[in-house]
Amino acid sequence: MDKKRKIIHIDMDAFFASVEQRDNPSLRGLPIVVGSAGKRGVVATASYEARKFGIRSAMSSLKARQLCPDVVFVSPRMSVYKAVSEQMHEIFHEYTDKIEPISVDEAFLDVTQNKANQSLAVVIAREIKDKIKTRLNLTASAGVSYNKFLAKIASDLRKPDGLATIHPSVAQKFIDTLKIEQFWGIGAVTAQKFHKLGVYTGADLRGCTLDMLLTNFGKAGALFYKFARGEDNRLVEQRTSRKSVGCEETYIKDLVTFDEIAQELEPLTDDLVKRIERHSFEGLTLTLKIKYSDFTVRSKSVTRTCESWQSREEILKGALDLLEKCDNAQPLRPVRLLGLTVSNPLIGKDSPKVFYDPRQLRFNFDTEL
Ligand code: TTP
Ligand code: MG
Repeated sequence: MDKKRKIIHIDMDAFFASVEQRDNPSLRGLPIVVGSAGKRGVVATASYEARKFGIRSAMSSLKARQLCPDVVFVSPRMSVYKAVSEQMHEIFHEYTDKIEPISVDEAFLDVTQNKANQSLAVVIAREIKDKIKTRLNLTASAGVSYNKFLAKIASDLRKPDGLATIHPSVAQKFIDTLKIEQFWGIGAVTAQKFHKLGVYTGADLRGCTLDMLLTNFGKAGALFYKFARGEDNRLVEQRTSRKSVGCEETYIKDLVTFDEIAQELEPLTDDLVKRIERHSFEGLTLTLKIKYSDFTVRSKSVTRTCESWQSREEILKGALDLLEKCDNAQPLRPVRLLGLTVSNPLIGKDSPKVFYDPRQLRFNFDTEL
Protein backbone atom coordinates (compact mmCIF):
# COMPACT_ATOMS: atom_id res chain seq x y z
CA MET A 1 0.00 0.00 0.00
CA ASP A 2 1.19 3.46 -0.87
CA LYS A 3 1.51 5.41 2.37
CA LYS A 4 3.89 7.93 0.89
CA ARG A 5 1.38 10.13 -0.85
CA LYS A 6 0.55 13.49 0.71
CA ILE A 7 -3.01 14.56 0.21
CA ILE A 8 -4.70 17.71 1.53
CA HIS A 9 -8.46 18.20 1.70
CA ILE A 10 -9.63 21.80 2.00
CA ASP A 11 -13.20 22.66 3.00
CA MET A 12 -14.39 26.21 3.62
CA ASP A 13 -16.23 26.91 6.88
CA ALA A 14 -19.97 27.64 6.61
CA PHE A 15 -19.10 28.77 3.11
CA PHE A 16 -22.08 30.73 1.74
CA ALA A 17 -22.87 32.19 5.17
CA SER A 18 -19.26 33.26 5.81
CA VAL A 19 -19.11 35.04 2.46
CA GLU A 20 -22.32 36.90 3.30
CA GLN A 21 -21.03 37.89 6.73
CA ARG A 22 -17.74 38.99 5.20
CA ASP A 23 -19.45 41.23 2.65
CA ASN A 24 -22.08 42.66 4.97
CA PRO A 25 -20.67 43.59 8.40
CA SER A 26 -24.17 44.04 9.85
CA LEU A 27 -24.63 40.26 9.55
CA ARG A 28 -21.53 39.39 11.56
CA GLY A 29 -22.14 37.64 14.85
CA LEU A 30 -25.76 36.96 13.92
CA PRO A 31 -27.54 33.66 13.29
CA ILE A 32 -28.02 33.75 9.52
CA VAL A 33 -29.30 31.32 6.97
CA VAL A 34 -28.46 31.45 3.29
CA GLY A 35 -31.49 30.23 1.40
CA SER A 36 -34.99 31.38 0.61
CA ALA A 37 -37.28 32.37 3.46
CA GLY A 38 -40.47 31.28 1.63
CA LYS A 39 -42.79 28.53 2.81
CA ARG A 40 -41.13 25.96 0.57
CA GLY A 41 -37.63 27.38 1.03
CA VAL A 42 -34.68 25.32 2.28
CA VAL A 43 -31.50 26.16 4.13
CA ALA A 44 -28.42 26.04 1.87
CA THR A 45 -26.20 26.71 4.84
CA ALA A 46 -26.30 28.33 8.27
CA SER A 47 -23.74 30.52 10.02
CA TYR A 48 -22.08 28.98 13.08
CA GLU A 49 -24.21 31.27 15.26
CA ALA A 50 -27.33 29.72 13.68
CA ARG A 51 -25.98 26.17 14.01
CA LYS A 52 -26.01 26.63 17.79
CA PHE A 53 -29.81 26.54 17.50
CA GLY A 54 -29.67 23.26 15.59
CA ILE A 55 -30.17 24.77 12.14
CA ARG A 56 -28.57 22.67 9.40
CA SER A 57 -28.18 22.51 5.60
CA ALA A 58 -31.17 21.08 3.72
CA MET A 59 -33.56 21.83 6.61
CA SER A 60 -36.78 23.63 5.68
CA SER A 61 -36.70 27.38 6.24
CA LEU A 62 -39.87 27.01 8.29
CA LYS A 63 -38.15 24.67 10.72
CA ALA A 64 -35.13 26.99 10.88
CA ARG A 65 -37.38 29.86 11.94
CA GLN A 66 -39.04 27.67 14.57
CA LEU A 67 -35.64 26.82 16.02
CA CYS A 68 -34.50 30.44 16.02
CA PRO A 69 -37.17 33.10 15.44
CA ASP A 70 -34.50 35.81 15.10
CA VAL A 71 -32.64 34.06 12.30
CA VAL A 72 -31.84 36.38 9.37
CA PHE A 73 -32.44 34.98 5.89
CA VAL A 74 -30.06 36.01 3.12
CA SER A 75 -30.52 35.15 -0.57
CA PRO A 76 -27.70 33.19 -2.14
CA ARG A 77 -25.34 34.96 -4.55
CA MET A 78 -23.97 32.01 -6.46
CA SER A 79 -21.81 34.08 -8.82
CA VAL A 80 -19.96 35.55 -5.82
CA TYR A 81 -19.37 32.08 -4.31
CA LYS A 82 -18.06 30.84 -7.64
CA ALA A 83 -15.71 33.80 -7.91
CA VAL A 84 -14.40 33.06 -4.39
CA SER A 85 -13.98 29.42 -5.42
CA GLU A 86 -11.82 30.53 -8.34
CA GLN A 87 -9.69 32.65 -6.00
CA MET A 88 -9.24 29.61 -3.74
CA HIS A 89 -8.08 27.60 -6.73
CA GLU A 90 -5.53 30.30 -7.64
CA ILE A 91 -4.02 29.76 -4.19
CA PHE A 92 -4.03 25.96 -4.63
CA HIS A 93 -2.25 26.30 -7.97
CA GLU A 94 0.64 28.05 -6.21
CA TYR A 95 1.45 24.61 -4.77
CA THR A 96 0.17 22.02 -7.22
CA ASP A 97 -1.90 21.54 -10.36
CA LYS A 98 -3.11 18.17 -9.08
CA ILE A 99 -6.41 19.53 -7.77
CA GLU A 100 -9.72 17.70 -7.67
CA PRO A 101 -12.65 19.99 -6.88
CA ILE A 102 -15.55 18.09 -5.30
CA SER A 103 -17.84 21.02 -4.72
CA VAL A 104 -17.75 24.79 -4.86
CA ASP A 105 -15.93 24.99 -1.50
CA GLU A 106 -14.07 21.68 -1.29
CA ALA A 107 -11.08 20.19 -3.07
CA PHE A 108 -8.38 17.56 -2.80
CA LEU A 109 -4.78 18.47 -3.54
CA ASP A 110 -1.98 15.99 -4.13
CA VAL A 111 1.15 17.72 -2.84
CA THR A 112 3.47 14.69 -2.85
CA GLN A 113 5.45 16.69 -5.39
CA ASN A 114 4.79 20.40 -5.14
CA LYS A 115 5.86 23.72 -6.58
CA ALA A 116 7.17 24.93 -3.20
CA ASN A 117 9.47 21.88 -2.82
CA GLN A 118 8.02 21.51 0.65
CA SER A 119 8.33 18.02 2.10
CA LEU A 120 5.71 18.55 4.80
CA ALA A 121 2.13 18.68 3.53
CA VAL A 122 1.00 20.13 6.83
CA VAL A 123 3.14 23.22 6.19
CA ILE A 124 1.46 23.69 2.82
CA ALA A 125 -1.97 23.20 4.37
CA ARG A 126 -1.19 25.89 6.96
CA GLU A 127 0.06 28.27 4.27
CA ILE A 128 -3.06 27.73 2.18
CA LYS A 129 -5.26 28.42 5.20
CA ASP A 130 -3.26 31.58 5.95
CA LYS A 131 -3.54 32.81 2.37
CA ILE A 132 -7.28 32.17 2.34
CA LYS A 133 -7.55 34.21 5.52
CA THR A 134 -5.42 37.16 4.44
CA ARG A 135 -6.44 37.36 0.79
CA LEU A 136 -10.08 36.30 0.94
CA ASN A 137 -10.89 37.19 4.55
CA LEU A 138 -12.46 33.75 5.06
CA THR A 139 -11.55 30.62 6.99
CA ALA A 140 -11.03 27.11 5.71
CA SER A 141 -10.42 23.80 7.42
CA ALA A 142 -7.76 21.44 6.16
CA GLY A 143 -7.08 17.75 6.55
CA VAL A 144 -3.80 16.06 5.70
CA SER A 145 -3.21 12.36 5.19
CA TYR A 146 -1.86 9.78 2.77
CA ASN A 147 -5.16 9.20 0.97
CA LYS A 148 -8.39 10.96 0.07
CA PHE A 149 -10.68 9.11 2.45
CA LEU A 150 -8.61 10.03 5.52
CA ALA A 151 -7.77 13.58 4.37
CA LYS A 152 -11.48 14.30 4.08
CA ILE A 153 -12.23 13.00 7.56
CA ALA A 154 -9.27 14.99 8.91
CA SER A 155 -10.59 18.32 7.59
CA ASP A 156 -13.76 17.81 9.64
CA LEU A 157 -12.03 17.00 12.93
CA ARG A 158 -11.35 20.54 14.08
CA LYS A 159 -13.83 22.62 12.13
CA PRO A 160 -14.04 25.63 11.93
CA ASP A 161 -10.60 27.03 11.05
CA GLY A 162 -9.17 23.58 11.75
CA LEU A 163 -6.08 21.71 10.69
CA ALA A 164 -5.50 18.03 11.44
CA THR A 165 -3.26 15.30 10.13
CA ILE A 166 -3.90 11.59 10.17
CA HIS A 167 -0.46 10.07 10.09
CA PRO A 168 -0.01 6.49 8.82
CA SER A 169 1.19 5.51 12.29
CA VAL A 170 -2.18 6.31 13.92
CA ALA A 171 -4.45 5.59 10.95
CA GLN A 172 -5.50 2.03 11.75
CA LYS A 173 -6.34 2.70 15.40
CA PHE A 174 -8.24 5.81 14.38
CA ILE A 175 -10.22 4.07 11.63
CA ASP A 176 -11.24 1.35 14.09
CA THR A 177 -12.99 4.00 16.20
CA LEU A 178 -14.97 5.54 13.33
CA LYS A 179 -18.69 5.03 13.13
CA ILE A 180 -19.75 3.13 10.05
CA GLU A 181 -21.60 6.19 8.71
CA GLN A 182 -18.36 8.13 8.61
CA PHE A 183 -16.89 5.95 5.89
CA TRP A 184 -16.92 7.32 2.39
CA GLY A 185 -19.95 6.23 0.40
CA ILE A 186 -21.93 4.99 3.40
CA GLY A 187 -25.13 7.02 3.63
CA ALA A 188 -28.14 6.44 5.86
CA VAL A 189 -29.49 3.44 3.89
CA THR A 190 -26.17 1.58 3.65
CA ALA A 191 -25.46 2.34 7.30
CA GLN A 192 -28.75 0.75 8.29
CA LYS A 193 -27.89 -2.34 6.29
CA PHE A 194 -24.56 -2.53 8.12
CA HIS A 195 -26.30 -2.12 11.47
CA LYS A 196 -28.57 -5.06 10.65
CA LEU A 197 -25.42 -7.10 10.02
CA GLY A 198 -24.09 -6.03 13.42
CA VAL A 199 -21.47 -3.68 11.98
CA TYR A 200 -21.30 -0.32 13.77
CA THR A 201 -17.66 0.74 13.82
CA GLY A 202 -14.50 0.67 11.74
CA ALA A 203 -13.25 -2.23 13.86
CA ASP A 204 -16.47 -4.17 13.12
CA LEU A 205 -15.99 -3.42 9.41
CA ARG A 206 -12.41 -4.73 9.53
CA GLY A 207 -13.81 -7.94 10.99
CA CYS A 208 -15.95 -8.54 7.86
CA THR A 209 -14.66 -10.86 5.18
CA LEU A 210 -14.28 -9.60 1.63
CA ASP A 211 -16.78 -12.24 0.50
CA MET A 212 -19.40 -11.07 2.96
CA LEU A 213 -18.95 -7.43 1.88
CA LEU A 214 -19.12 -8.29 -1.83
CA THR A 215 -22.25 -10.39 -1.30
CA ASN A 216 -24.04 -7.63 0.59
CA PHE A 217 -22.75 -4.47 -1.07
CA GLY A 218 -21.57 -5.49 -4.53
CA LYS A 219 -18.56 -3.66 -5.96
CA ALA A 220 -18.65 -1.04 -3.19
CA GLY A 221 -17.94 -3.88 -0.73
CA ALA A 222 -14.39 -4.16 -2.06
CA LEU A 223 -13.90 -0.46 -1.42
CA PHE A 224 -15.25 -0.73 2.15
CA TYR A 225 -12.91 -3.68 2.78
CA LYS A 226 -9.97 -1.50 1.81
CA PHE A 227 -11.12 1.61 3.68
CA ALA A 228 -11.34 -0.42 6.90
CA ARG A 229 -7.62 -1.10 6.46
CA GLY A 230 -6.74 2.49 5.63
CA GLU A 231 -6.28 1.67 1.97
CA ASP A 232 -7.57 4.09 -0.62
CA ASN A 233 -5.50 4.32 -3.76
CA ARG A 234 -7.87 6.58 -5.65
CA LEU A 235 -5.92 9.32 -7.35
CA VAL A 236 -6.57 13.02 -7.00
CA GLU A 237 -8.14 13.47 -10.39
CA GLN A 238 -7.32 16.71 -12.04
CA ARG A 239 -10.58 17.66 -13.71
CA THR A 240 -10.84 19.88 -16.67
CA SER A 241 -13.99 21.52 -15.56
CA ARG A 242 -16.82 20.90 -17.96
CA LYS A 243 -18.77 24.05 -18.70
CA SER A 244 -22.00 22.52 -20.02
CA VAL A 245 -23.90 19.39 -21.00
CA GLY A 246 -26.36 19.45 -23.87
CA CYS A 247 -27.95 17.70 -26.80
CA GLU A 248 -29.81 18.64 -29.94
CA GLU A 249 -31.88 17.04 -32.65
CA THR A 250 -32.49 18.01 -36.26
CA TYR A 251 -35.83 16.81 -37.58
CA ILE A 252 -36.32 15.26 -41.02
CA LYS A 253 -39.72 16.89 -41.20
CA ASP A 254 -40.15 20.37 -39.73
CA LEU A 255 -42.23 20.61 -36.58
CA VAL A 256 -45.14 22.92 -37.16
CA THR A 257 -47.51 22.92 -34.20
CA PHE A 258 -46.79 23.88 -30.61
CA ASP A 259 -47.84 20.38 -29.49
CA GLU A 260 -45.49 18.75 -31.95
CA ILE A 261 -42.58 20.81 -30.65
CA ALA A 262 -43.57 20.24 -27.02
CA GLN A 263 -43.75 16.49 -27.61
CA GLU A 264 -40.21 16.42 -29.03
CA LEU A 265 -38.94 18.05 -25.85
CA GLU A 266 -39.61 14.79 -23.99
CA PRO A 267 -37.03 12.54 -25.71
CA LEU A 268 -34.64 15.48 -25.76
CA THR A 269 -35.04 15.84 -21.97
CA ASP A 270 -34.47 12.09 -21.50
CA ASP A 271 -31.25 12.36 -23.48
CA LEU A 272 -30.12 15.40 -21.48
CA VAL A 273 -30.83 13.74 -18.12
CA LYS A 274 -28.74 10.73 -19.16
CA ARG A 275 -25.84 13.00 -20.10
CA ILE A 276 -26.14 14.97 -16.85
CA GLU A 277 -25.99 11.73 -14.89
CA ARG A 278 -23.08 10.35 -16.91
CA HIS A 279 -21.00 13.45 -16.22
CA SER A 280 -22.29 14.05 -12.66
CA PHE A 281 -22.91 17.55 -13.93
CA GLU A 282 -24.54 20.22 -11.80
CA GLY A 283 -25.52 23.33 -13.71
CA LEU A 284 -27.72 26.25 -12.78
CA THR A 285 -28.77 27.43 -16.25
CA LEU A 286 -31.13 25.66 -18.64
CA THR A 287 -31.16 26.83 -22.26
CA LEU A 288 -33.53 25.95 -25.07
CA LYS A 289 -32.32 26.56 -28.62
CA ILE A 290 -34.65 26.60 -31.60
CA LYS A 291 -33.55 26.68 -35.24
CA TYR A 292 -36.34 27.57 -37.65
CA SER A 293 -36.75 26.33 -41.19
CA ASP A 294 -35.32 29.64 -42.43
CA PHE A 295 -32.21 28.83 -40.33
CA THR A 296 -32.67 31.69 -37.90
CA VAL A 297 -31.88 30.67 -34.34
CA ARG A 298 -33.45 31.75 -31.06
CA SER A 299 -32.54 30.68 -27.59
CA LYS A 300 -33.91 31.38 -24.13
CA SER A 301 -32.43 30.55 -20.75
CA VAL A 302 -33.51 30.30 -17.17
CA THR A 303 -31.06 30.42 -14.26
CA ARG A 304 -31.67 29.17 -10.77
CA THR A 305 -29.84 30.74 -7.86
CA CYS A 306 -28.85 27.67 -5.93
CA GLU A 307 -30.31 24.40 -7.14
CA SER A 308 -28.93 22.61 -10.19
CA TRP A 309 -31.06 21.07 -12.97
CA GLN A 310 -31.23 17.32 -12.35
CA SER A 311 -34.67 15.75 -12.49
CA ARG A 312 -36.55 14.91 -15.67
CA GLU A 313 -39.77 16.53 -14.45
CA GLU A 314 -38.11 19.82 -13.59
CA ILE A 315 -36.10 20.02 -16.79
CA LEU A 316 -39.13 19.20 -18.93
CA LYS A 317 -41.22 21.82 -17.16
CA GLY A 318 -38.39 24.35 -17.52
CA ALA A 319 -38.05 23.54 -21.23
CA LEU A 320 -41.78 23.94 -21.84
CA ASP A 321 -41.77 27.32 -20.06
CA LEU A 322 -38.85 28.38 -22.25
CA LEU A 323 -40.65 27.18 -25.36
CA GLU A 324 -43.60 29.38 -24.53
CA LYS A 325 -41.29 32.34 -24.07
CA CYS A 326 -39.34 31.51 -27.21
CA ASP A 327 -42.15 31.22 -29.64
CA ASN A 328 -45.44 32.83 -28.92
CA ALA A 329 -45.85 34.14 -32.46
CA GLN A 330 -48.96 33.04 -34.34
CA PRO A 331 -48.77 31.24 -36.67
CA LEU A 332 -45.69 29.41 -35.44
CA ARG A 333 -42.68 29.25 -37.68
CA PRO A 334 -41.70 25.69 -38.70
CA VAL A 335 -38.89 24.32 -36.54
CA ARG A 336 -36.03 22.19 -37.93
CA LEU A 337 -33.86 21.79 -34.80
CA LEU A 338 -34.27 21.78 -31.02
CA GLY A 339 -31.43 21.91 -28.50
CA LEU A 340 -31.42 21.66 -24.71
CA THR A 341 -28.38 22.52 -22.59
CA VAL A 342 -27.51 22.85 -18.93
CA SER A 343 -24.59 25.18 -18.18
CA ASN A 344 -23.21 27.44 -15.45
CA PRO A 345 -21.61 24.65 -13.40
CA LEU A 346 -21.63 24.27 -9.67
CA ILE A 347 -18.37 22.31 -10.04
CA GLY A 348 -18.96 18.84 -8.62
CA LYS A 349 -21.19 16.71 -6.52
CA ASP A 350 -21.43 17.50 -2.85
CA SER A 351 -20.41 14.51 -0.81
CA PRO A 352 -22.27 13.78 2.38
CA LYS A 353 -20.89 15.39 5.50
CA VAL A 354 -19.58 13.29 8.33
CA PHE A 355 -19.66 14.39 11.92
CA TYR A 356 -17.13 13.49 14.55
CA ASP A 357 -17.49 14.14 18.22
CA PRO A 358 -14.28 15.95 19.25
CA ARG A 359 -14.64 14.69 22.83
CA GLN A 360 -13.88 11.22 21.58
CA LEU A 361 -10.55 12.24 20.15
CA ARG A 362 -7.69 10.46 21.77
CA PHE A 363 -5.27 10.65 18.91
CA ASN A 364 -2.47 12.96 18.02
CA PHE A 365 -3.62 14.88 14.99
CA ASP A 366 -0.56 17.12 14.96
CA THR A 367 2.06 14.62 13.82
CA GLU A 368 3.85 16.19 10.90
CA LEU A 369 3.15 14.64 7.54
P1 TTP B 1 -20.56 22.32 2.99
O1 TTP B 1 -19.06 22.39 2.87
O2 TTP B 1 -21.19 20.99 3.15
O3 TTP B 1 -21.05 23.22 4.20
P2 TTP B 1 -20.52 24.60 4.75
O4 TTP B 1 -19.28 25.05 4.04
O5 TTP B 1 -21.64 25.58 4.70
O6 TTP B 1 -20.22 24.29 6.26
P3 TTP B 1 -18.99 23.46 6.90
O7 TTP B 1 -18.25 24.44 7.73
O8 TTP B 1 -19.64 22.40 7.69
O9 TTP B 1 -18.17 22.94 5.74
O10 TTP B 1 -21.21 22.98 1.73
C1 TTP B 1 -20.66 24.11 1.06
C2 TTP B 1 -21.75 25.01 0.56
O11 TTP B 1 -22.62 24.29 -0.31
C3 TTP B 1 -22.61 25.57 1.66
O12 TTP B 1 -22.08 26.76 2.23
C4 TTP B 1 -23.93 25.77 0.97
C5 TTP B 1 -23.97 24.73 -0.12
N1 TTP B 1 -24.86 23.61 0.27
C6 TTP B 1 -26.18 23.63 -0.17
O13 TTP B 1 -26.56 24.52 -0.92
N2 TTP B 1 -27.02 22.60 0.22
C7 TTP B 1 -26.61 21.60 1.05
O14 TTP B 1 -27.42 20.71 1.40
C8 TTP B 1 -25.25 21.59 1.51
C9 TTP B 1 -24.75 20.49 2.42
C10 TTP B 1 -24.42 22.62 1.10
MG1 MG C 1 -17.66 23.73 3.70
